[in-house]
Amino acid sequence: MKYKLIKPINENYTAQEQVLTNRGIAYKDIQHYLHTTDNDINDFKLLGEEKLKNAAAALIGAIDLGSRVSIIVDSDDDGFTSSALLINYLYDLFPSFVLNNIIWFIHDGKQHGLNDCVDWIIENEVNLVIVPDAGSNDIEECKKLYQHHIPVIILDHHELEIKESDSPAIIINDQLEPYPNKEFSGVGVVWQFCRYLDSLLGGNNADNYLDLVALGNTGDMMSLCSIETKHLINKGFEPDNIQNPFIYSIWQKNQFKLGQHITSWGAAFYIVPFVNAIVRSGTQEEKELIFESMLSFKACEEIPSNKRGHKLGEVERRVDQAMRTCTNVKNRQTRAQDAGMEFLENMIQEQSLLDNKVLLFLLEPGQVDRNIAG
Ligand SMILES: [Mn+2]
Repeated sequence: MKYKLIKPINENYTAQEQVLTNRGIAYKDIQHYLHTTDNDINDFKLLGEEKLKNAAAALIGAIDLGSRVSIIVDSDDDGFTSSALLINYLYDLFPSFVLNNIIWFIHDGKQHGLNDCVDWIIENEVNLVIVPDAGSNDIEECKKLYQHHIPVIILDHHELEIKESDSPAIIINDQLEPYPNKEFSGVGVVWQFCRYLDSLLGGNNADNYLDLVALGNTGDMMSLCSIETKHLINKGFEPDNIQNPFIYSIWQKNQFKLGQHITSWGAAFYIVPFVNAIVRSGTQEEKELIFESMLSFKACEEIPSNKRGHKLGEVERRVDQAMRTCTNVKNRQTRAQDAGMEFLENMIQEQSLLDNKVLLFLLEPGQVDRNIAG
C-alpha cells in the first residue's frame, strides 16, 4: 500500500497528540481542545450589536403588532435546523403568535435564498421576512421587498459577494464581523441571535435547542478544528440535550448505528444523509413533513396514517411518519442514483469513452434524475 505521512512522526507525541497536531491543532492548545467549556462560546455581540438590536426591534415590533412574518427555509440540513430552531424558540415565548402569524416557505428544489419566493412573500402580504442560513447576496430581491415596505433579516454564514451597504437588509453574518469563528454554520448564527433575544427578554431558552445547533453544523461540515464549533457539536449531542423530536426519534430508530451517544461522525453518516435525501429527492409534502417533525409543537400531533395497509381512520404521530418517510426517500434516492450511474456506464461503454482523461456528460432532460445530476 502506498501512503504519505501528513507530517513526520514526532517520537515524543502520543498517538492522539500526533493526530491532533496533524489536523492543525497547536500542541499547546491540545488540552484546551480536548476539554472545551462554555467559555469557548463567543459573545453574540461580536455579530454586530447595532444589527442585532435592529433585527430584534423589527421582530419584537412585528410580534407586538401581530404582523405576518415569513421564514424562508433553506434547502439543506443546516437550513432546516436553522429555521426549526428559530420557530421553536419563538414558540416557547410567543406560542399563539407563532401559530397564527408565522408562515414558512420551503423551496421546491435545491434553491437557496430569496430568488424563488419574492412573489410568494408579496402575495401573502408578509410584513417581515427572516432568512436563516442564506440570502446575504440577494440584493435585488431585498430591494424589491423593501420597495413593498417589507424588511428582511438575514441570519447567515456565507461569504458576501456584494458590498453590504448596497443591500437594504439587516445582514447578521459571522463572515462580516469580528466574530472570531468563521467555521460556524447558519444554525449557529440563528442560535446566537436567539441568545441575544434571551439577553433582552430574560431566560435561557436558546439552550433548549443545542441538538439542532449540533446537527446543522455537522450537516454543513463545519471544521471541528474550530473550538467553539467543536464544543457546541459535542454539547448538543450529549444525550440529555437531545430534545428535538426529529433528532431523538432518528437516534432511537438507528441506535444500533448511532450508539448511546451521538457523535459528529455518527450524525454525519446516519442523520444528515436522511435530511439531505428529503431535500434533494423528497416531494413538497415530504419536505413539509420532515421540517414539521423538527418543530416541537408539531412533531407529536397525530395525523392520518399512510402506513402500508393502514386502517381507515388510523392515525400516527407526525414524527413517526417522518421516520418512515426518511427511509423511503433515502431508498428512492439510492435507486435513482443507481439508475443514473447505470445510464452513464452504458454511455461510456457504447461510445468507448474510457480513453478520455476527464468525462463530461451533456444530458438530455429526463436521462438522469434532476436531483441527482450535478
Ligand atoms: Mn449553511
